[in-house]
Amino acid sequence: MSKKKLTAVLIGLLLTLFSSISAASAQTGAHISVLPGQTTVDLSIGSTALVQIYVDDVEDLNAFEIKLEYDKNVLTLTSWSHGGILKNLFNVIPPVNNPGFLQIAVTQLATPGYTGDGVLLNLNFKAIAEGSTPITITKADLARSTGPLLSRTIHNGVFNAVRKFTVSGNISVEHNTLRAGIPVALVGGPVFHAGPYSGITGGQAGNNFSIPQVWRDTYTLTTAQPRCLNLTEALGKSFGMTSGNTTLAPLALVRGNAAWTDNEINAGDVSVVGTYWGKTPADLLPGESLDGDVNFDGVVDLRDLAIVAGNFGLTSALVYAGWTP
Ligand SMILES: [Ca+2]
Ligand SMILES: [Ca+2]
Repeated sequence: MSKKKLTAVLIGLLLTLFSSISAASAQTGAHISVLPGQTTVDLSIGSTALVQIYVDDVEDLNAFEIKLEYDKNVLTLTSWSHGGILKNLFNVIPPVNNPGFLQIAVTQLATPGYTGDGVLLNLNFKAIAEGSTPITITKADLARSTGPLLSRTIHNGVFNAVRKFTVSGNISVEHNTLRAGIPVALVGGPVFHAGPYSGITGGQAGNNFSIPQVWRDTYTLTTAQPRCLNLTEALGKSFGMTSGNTTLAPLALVRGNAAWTDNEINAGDVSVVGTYWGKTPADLLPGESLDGDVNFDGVVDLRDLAIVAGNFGLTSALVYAGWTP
């Protein structure tokens, strides 16, 4: 083996060794977690939930001090108890259970330390308002029988108290050229981050889409109808759901956006009509769509060109400026 090759092999071996060492060190240490990491209660069904403070991979755990914070406007801690992995507990300080704050500092008396995984605390929360709050472990000192603190990683949680409603609407392509099959989505939701919710319009008159079980929040309506100017997230057509079940204002999408990767009707769209001129679905290759057919009548002809020309220069921002959901 040449010197160069040998060096390369040695470097390779060293790298393998280092990476296995760092992988092993990443696995050591205990974990303390809010479990479940995300709790959600539907306020129309109930408002209480058990959340646990759980430890993994503790060694010789004998005492702990924990401080916990949550939004007192969303949650109240109705009761709590020890999980049972530690015995013969003595309160180092009296437990503090104030709105939004819990502090427990305890030690076992004359009892061997606990090694393994298990429930440290049971927390019975009750939601007092619709909303979302982190459950944050702001202090987690876990001590061995011999005194030193265990190295540990904290995993915080989130508690959501939600109400669910239906969002409906009436979306078509202008002049009722098309009603069925228009993809719509409710994007965002700054409080709960529950979006996107998606739906597809039906062909019926009046309201033609309905998305049930939407967590009440603020969402941005988007559409994704080929050959039309669509509502994008950037347009910011957002709505709240203050009244519960929500019906959005009717919307007719503007046609002529044959190349609909943008939301502007320009020379690119004229060119697409030219590409498909005179064609019908029978002329298409498998997987191809009749993009020049902007009035959805199954043939690309002068009618399509007239629509593109008539709407030339329009953009989504322009045509939907006056529309609010
Ligand atoms: Ca276009
Ligand atoms: Ca056509």
